[in-house]
Amino acid sequence: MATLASPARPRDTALESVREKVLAGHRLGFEDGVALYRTHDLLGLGQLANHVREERHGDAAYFVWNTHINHTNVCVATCDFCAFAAKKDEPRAYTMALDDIFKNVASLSPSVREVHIVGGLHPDLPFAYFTDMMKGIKAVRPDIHIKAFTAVEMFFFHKLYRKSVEEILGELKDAGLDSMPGGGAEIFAKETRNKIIKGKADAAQWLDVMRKAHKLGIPTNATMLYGHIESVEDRVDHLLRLRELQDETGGFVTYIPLAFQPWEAPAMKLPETTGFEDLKAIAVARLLLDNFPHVKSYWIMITPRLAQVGLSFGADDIDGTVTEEKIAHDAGAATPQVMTVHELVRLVREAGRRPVERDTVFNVVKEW
Ligand code: V47
Repeated sequence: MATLASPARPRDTALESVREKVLAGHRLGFEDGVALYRTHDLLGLGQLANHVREERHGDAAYFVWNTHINHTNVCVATCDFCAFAAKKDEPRAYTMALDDIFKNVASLSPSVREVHIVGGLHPDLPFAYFTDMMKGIKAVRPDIHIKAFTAVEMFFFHKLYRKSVEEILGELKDAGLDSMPGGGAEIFAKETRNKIIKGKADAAQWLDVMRKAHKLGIPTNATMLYGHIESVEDRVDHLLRLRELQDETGGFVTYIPLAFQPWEAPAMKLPETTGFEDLKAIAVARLLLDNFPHVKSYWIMITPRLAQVGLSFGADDIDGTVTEEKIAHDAGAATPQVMTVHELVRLVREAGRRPVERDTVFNVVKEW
């Protein structure tokens, strides 16, 4: 790859030492992360993040042909930001029959390579519902990659079915699970987490499930929910805890910043995130998470327009076609629920990037 020109000196002098570290390939620390989140020099920050992004991925921008299945919204946890979850006696509560899931998967275009499955913490389903789900999906589409169940769900299964985390992960893997999504991480900082979340895995438990998954050879993603009541320090702490675990296991594939969708969130009267915040969330992550291969610009949460700009602020991935996303849309997201591959390719090309269709673990499927 051609040597990249060094990014220009940032206008904000507080970023000068960060620039020096980035150019020297040195690791950034907590205070650097705080300075990056606090700067108003978005272009200075973006240039640094883009430099790292281009050093790693050149002009490639990845996407996957995928679909989402949310098998149940019944959930025993209470998360103030979540509009998807329902208690089991609410009229809007639902749980999909396995046959309906299999019919849904069987009807997918053969081009769909990944099914992303997450649901609420349902207290009454047998564990066989989940292992049978994996087996049944592979029976109808042996080639499809199953990315399923957040670390929060895995931890819940461990408690509910009285099996060790390793047993839960091992049995699901044997049944067909290929990888795990990064949801449920929210914000790790204890005080902030406890204010908005009740009844689900805490930070140490989330991280420990991921550690065990990586040790069993199950790759996973990681997320952070931002734009609610968390502080800048909480955000930096969150990213550094992810980086620390990645140093230990190397099992994280992609980091996805999740912008809080406030419109229908039950207990939080907060405004939506701004464009500045969304681009910073991508850029700071690219700079702090020096051991994460990929950073995603998730169009569902930040709109296709801004996700496209994110490809010049540190992100190398724009997720996928998605189809039938419920978590952000139940929270009032006005973004589309589906994007065609042609729309994704156009976004990427207009951004001056090279569209590369990938599978879940970034094997190249097709150069568009
Ligand atoms: O776990 C819930 C979050 C997550 C809201 O790993 C909300 O490839 C914003 O994790 N506003 C689910 N976020 C989404 C997720 C994800 C998405 C795309 C790709 C991957 C991946 C993972 O959404 C939940 C929770 O953290 N969430 N409510 C809300 N109102």
